[in-house]
Amino acid sequence: MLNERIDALLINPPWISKDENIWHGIKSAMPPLGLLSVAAYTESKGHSVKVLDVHVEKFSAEEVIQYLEQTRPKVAGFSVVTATANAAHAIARLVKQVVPDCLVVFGGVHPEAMPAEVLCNLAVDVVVRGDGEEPFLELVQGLPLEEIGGISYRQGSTVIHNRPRPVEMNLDKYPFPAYHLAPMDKYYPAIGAYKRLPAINMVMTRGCPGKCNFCNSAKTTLRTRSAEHVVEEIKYLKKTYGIREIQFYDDTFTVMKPNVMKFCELMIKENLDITWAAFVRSDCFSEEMAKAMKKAGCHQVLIGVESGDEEILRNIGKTINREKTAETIRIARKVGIDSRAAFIFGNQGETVASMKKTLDFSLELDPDIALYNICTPYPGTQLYKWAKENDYLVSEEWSDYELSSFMMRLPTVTEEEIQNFYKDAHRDFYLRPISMWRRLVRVTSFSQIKDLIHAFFFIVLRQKASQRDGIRKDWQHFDKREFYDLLPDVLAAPKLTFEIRRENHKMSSEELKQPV
Ligand code: B12
Ligand code: SF4
Repeated sequence: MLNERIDALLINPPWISKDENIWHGIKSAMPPLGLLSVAAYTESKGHSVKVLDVHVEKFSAEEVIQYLEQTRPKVAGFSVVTATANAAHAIARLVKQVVPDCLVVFGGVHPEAMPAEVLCNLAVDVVVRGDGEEPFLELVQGLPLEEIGGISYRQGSTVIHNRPRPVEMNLDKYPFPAYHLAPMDKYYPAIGAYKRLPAINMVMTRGCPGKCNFCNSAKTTLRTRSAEHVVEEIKYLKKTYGIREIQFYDDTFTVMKPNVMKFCELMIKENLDITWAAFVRSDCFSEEMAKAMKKAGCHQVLIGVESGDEEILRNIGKTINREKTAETIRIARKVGIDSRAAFIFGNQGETVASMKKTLDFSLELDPDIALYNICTPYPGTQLYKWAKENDYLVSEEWSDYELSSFMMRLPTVTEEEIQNFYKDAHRDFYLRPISMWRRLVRVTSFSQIKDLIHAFFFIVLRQKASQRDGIRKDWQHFDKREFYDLLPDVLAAPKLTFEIRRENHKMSSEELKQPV
């Protein structure tokens, strides 16, 4: 006899690189917070919900099918970023094959940016744009699609974009992410990012007022949870899962100063023995804040430096100059917090000279960890729009969009020049004695020794040290066109541009009821 059907299954698709030898061998796998937040909210309203993290479970297609046969969800929701879009499409087809009447919903940054294209796959019924908690609940409750704000769907072969919903400012109304539905013992943090295990990720804020042209978070409405709510969640994680470290994945954790100071005050008062790391922006950081953060357990700050060339910084919309960045790293070091800085090669307007400035600047800044990426024009960003309009996109095969592949041609610099900087930068940075020494003295556990070996293989030999990701060939080597049943019709549908998506929030409630 078949089991009782569950109301909702939330699926995290696998993230697999086509190139076995790149970065992924040393990447993290952490709980998918957006998906778990949607799961928690749906469950809190009385629905039966399960989470399937295909990525961390390393499930094959056969195992996914078995899982679907056992659970037979009425609604299946996927969390999708550009790099996981193909695998999500493939699993959506499996869902329709096993449970044909299941409503398949895609959420996350990629479907938000490309709803019409995503809906070319007939196995996808609905795209949720923006925060997923309310619209997903309404889908599970079976509300008519035309009454649900913030979604896109097909009517025949036409795509309808319902108006966006107003952005939810009160994040405390949402329950903690549904960690209890996820395989918590299987997650692991990124190399170099953690001091102690077990570690977990959290967010205090959503959105970013920044305007960086390469970033999907640019110009999104900023809101914060209260410090009290965040500390309650930390206490819960410590008590339930023995968590000793938190990685805050907020776009800019320090952007709302009073709340950050309150958070630090509470962490100090509660004396929870938790270490943590967070993203800061140089214009939202000060010695006063750094001292409070250090006292409250912060051991590492992450900084998006991006470039060492002021003109490039202006081109990409990063309004932070070199001096301010240097000051941030100085302050962090002074109070005893490590710094982890990220740089990009191949930005709009880049030349060999500007990339050299970036590399030199990273060595001069001398953060404890440096990350170098290749500029990637993700759909939904201003950079994508610019690259598309100028015919600079190398391909729109989404599985290649993973920050280590050359995806955007530039008139000012060649692919080989960008690739050379990308490869050499890691070596130039990490093979310095000071850098090696810093990594070695921070080792406090066996897992960090293993991490260092992985990192050495990647940086020096550009190989994976082992198959840490496992082999999941079922989700590799797709061509996105395989999934597009309706391409010509759907592409004729109205486009949801960057401007419409961002500015619609100002519309009146009457206007919001009309489709775009
Ligand atoms: C944490 C994080 C990671 C972690 C992932 C850990 C994890 N399991 O979450 C790590 C470090 C592994 C990572 C890796 C990568 N990441 Co990342 N990452 C983030 C980050 C900083 C936070 C994500 C988060 O937790 N947000 C908080 C939650 C609450 O928000 P949310 O995820 O957006 O979810 C809400 C909505 O999107 C929606 N939603 C989401 N899922 C679903 C599902 C359904 C069914 C519904 C209805 C709604 C819905 O509802 C949620 C709640 O309201 C975001 C930036 C950001 N601000 O979101 C970048 C971001 C998602 N990453 C990005 C990138 C580029 C990558 C990499 C490709 C980079 C690389 N090569 O190293 C890989 C891709 C791997 C992957 N599978 O994600 C880009 C994605 C761009 C794009 N167009 O795809 C982002 C947006 C950064 C940016 N600002 O540009 N990342
Ligand atoms: S790169 Fe950072 S500061 Fe810039 S828009 Fe994105 S999240 Fe905001």
